[in-house]
Amino acid sequence: MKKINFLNLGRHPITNNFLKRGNPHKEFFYHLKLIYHKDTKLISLKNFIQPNKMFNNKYAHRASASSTMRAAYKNLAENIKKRFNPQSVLEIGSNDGVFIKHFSNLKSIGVEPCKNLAEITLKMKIKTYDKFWTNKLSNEIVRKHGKFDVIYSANTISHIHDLKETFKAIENCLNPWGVFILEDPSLLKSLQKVSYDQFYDEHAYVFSITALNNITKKTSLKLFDIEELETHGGSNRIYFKKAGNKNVKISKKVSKHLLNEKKFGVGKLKTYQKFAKKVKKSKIELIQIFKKLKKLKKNIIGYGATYKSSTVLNFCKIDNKYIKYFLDTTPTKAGKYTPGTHILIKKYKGIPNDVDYAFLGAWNFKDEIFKKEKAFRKRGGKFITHVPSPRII
Ligand code: JHZ
Repeated sequence: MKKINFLNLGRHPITNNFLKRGNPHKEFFYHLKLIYHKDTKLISLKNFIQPNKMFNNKYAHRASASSTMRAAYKNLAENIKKRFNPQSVLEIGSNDGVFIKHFSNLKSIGVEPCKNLAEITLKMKIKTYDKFWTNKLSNEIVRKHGKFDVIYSANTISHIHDLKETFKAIENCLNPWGVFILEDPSLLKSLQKVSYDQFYDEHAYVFSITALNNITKKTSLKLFDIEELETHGGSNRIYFKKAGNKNVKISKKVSKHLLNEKKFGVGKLKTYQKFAKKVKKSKIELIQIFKKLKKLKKNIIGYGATYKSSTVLNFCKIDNKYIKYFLDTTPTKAGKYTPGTHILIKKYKGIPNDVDYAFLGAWNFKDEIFKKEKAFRKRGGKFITHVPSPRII
């Protein structure tokens, strides 16, 4: 299988490694490089990081931290109930239960290797396996609970290195009439928005529909529907059925999306080489903005200490000399420092009056944030973003 390097994003820390005061220098770094797989058209990291370095009992991200996401998962759960009427639901990567809690009256199981998160859903009385998704675990689940009508996984399959085993384990747990729903950031959207920050240690892959279609050709899973989502800066929700299930029709959207991606050049190496050039340009322009504002002695903070922003800040070498501190609503991040760049994260209590500019780490929640920060903008406060190109808004 031929793999070709197309972008080197430099030296990076573990994105989940939010540092406590006093230990900012004991960090693990790796080289974040992106590769194109010629056969499957898959885009992945060159160096995968050992899973337990990233997913452990100190996992910080809470899927329910934003009102946008809480509402989106509630809405999705209602739609799944209406469309598929499932009697059993398995979620791979159940995080803090934001989705699976809507199925607590059915046979519902969560899989979540981060023990601190698994404890949250266990407290909600949802049976949760605090293990990584493997063939072994899927056999254990089938033995104890039988197979499932719906298997759902958001922002997780792209984090698992062995895709062959992952899909096999899913096939194993799915009823013959069952549906597997995968939701992950869209490669096409990342390319269009030059949001290179979708690439970090956890995101072993950023999927195109083309690559997922190629990979699952070797399995009994068949793509039958796709929804485009605004979440996480542009995601795809992809529905799979078992190939033998003739009752479910394949939506015209599948061939439409595949054609769209083909037209954009998702299958071609040239597209990624062009993307790499745009990323390097984006870096230069973002640094220029920060340097200019620093010279003018402007007070700059960060807004939303996202995992994505770790890629931007470490790639562009924007550290605590430029950004005074980050504001973030996640309680487990408060009082800690951003990995690699050592910027203090403060608990969000509104933007203080002395702030001139806020770097939008959570650019994917721009609408929610702009609604909330009307007063800041009214008094002349501005945001800095790098998506789709570095600018002040
Ligand atoms: P958010 C994480 O990435 C990690 P991140 C993971 N690998 C993944 O795939 C995605 O999630 C799904 C804060 N915030 O969701 C809350 C505010 O402070 O973009 C969060 O810390 N104020 C699993 O970190 C962060 O921003 C606000 O008003 O890139 C958002 O993180 C809002 C709306 C958010 O995911």
